[in-house]
Amino acid sequence: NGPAPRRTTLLGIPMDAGTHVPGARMGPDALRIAGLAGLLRELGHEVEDAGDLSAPSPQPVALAAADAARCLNLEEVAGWTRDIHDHAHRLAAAGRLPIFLGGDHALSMGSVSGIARHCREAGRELAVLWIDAHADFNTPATTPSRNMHGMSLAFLAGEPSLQPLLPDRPLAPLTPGAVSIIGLRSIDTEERRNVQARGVRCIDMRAIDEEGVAAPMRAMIEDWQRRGVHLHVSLDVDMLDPSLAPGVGTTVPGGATYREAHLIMEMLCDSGLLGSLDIVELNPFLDERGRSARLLVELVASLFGRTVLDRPPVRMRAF
Ligand code: 4U7
Ligand code: MN
Ligand code: MN
Ligand code: MN
Repeated sequence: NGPAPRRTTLLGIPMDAGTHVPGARMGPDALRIAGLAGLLRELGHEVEDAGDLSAPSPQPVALAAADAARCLNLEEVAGWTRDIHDHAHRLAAAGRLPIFLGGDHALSMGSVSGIARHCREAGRELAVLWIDAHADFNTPATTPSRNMHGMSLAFLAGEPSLQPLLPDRPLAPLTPGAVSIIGLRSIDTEERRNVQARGVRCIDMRAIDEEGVAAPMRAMIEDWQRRGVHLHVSLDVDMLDPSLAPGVGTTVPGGATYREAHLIMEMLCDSGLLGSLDIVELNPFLDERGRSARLLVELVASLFGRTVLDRPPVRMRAF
């Protein structure tokens, strides 16, 4: 019983150049110390720990000067993005299930773009589930903070002003229909305009309050199953309520409960669609005695098949 064994690779990305709050660079080790690899092995999966990427040298970026001035640590982020992209592409092409251990959410510009490039080469449709209190859809022109971890989804959706971050690679920008955000409760005025104009599917906290997580998750999963997608899950810790996961730089009150978060993971596991995963924004420097790291590892256990009891092998759409 339980899901099929997967060949996973942990790749640590000790970056926090995407934010002015340092500490997320300690995330990969905190996730390891909380027992991530052992837990995946107990659940029957193969785990290779590829260690941490080393900090790349800053890379020149051909951004318009006005835009460049509005991106904190632009050259560092560009260096990371290019390295992460190449690793993500290679791991996916090798048939691994990569788990990117962050690090701040700017790392997803590299991870998701690398996965997207592989999916296009393999003729596989990609869907991205962005689990986050934020939409991360700012651009250099709209950002209130200059923090690039708030621009990653805009970059992935093809925001033109950000594309020079990742030159010389065949990119496959995500179509609006390929992106869903769940947990949203903090969005900036112009960012909101951008998200709505692009028609990104959003399950915000209001929707979760009214319908719970099961109904909207089931609808999304049925759609992804019909299309046979590779699902990339990008898990930003700040989607959880700060009372559960204080170890993040950008807490927003009113987040997901423990049960809601686990149910999302359990349903994603049952879908059988998971192809790659980011775990981002954990800041051990701000955490309380490792509880956020431990909670994240528990959530990953649900995502990779831990259940209370054996469950009959039902297909989602038969529910
Ligand atoms: B995260 C913010 F202004 N929108 O752009 C911004 F509220 O990866 C926050 O989701 C971004 O944690 C948060 O700086 C980025 C802010
Ligand atoms: Mn985020
Ligand atoms: Mn966030
Ligand atoms: Mn954050």
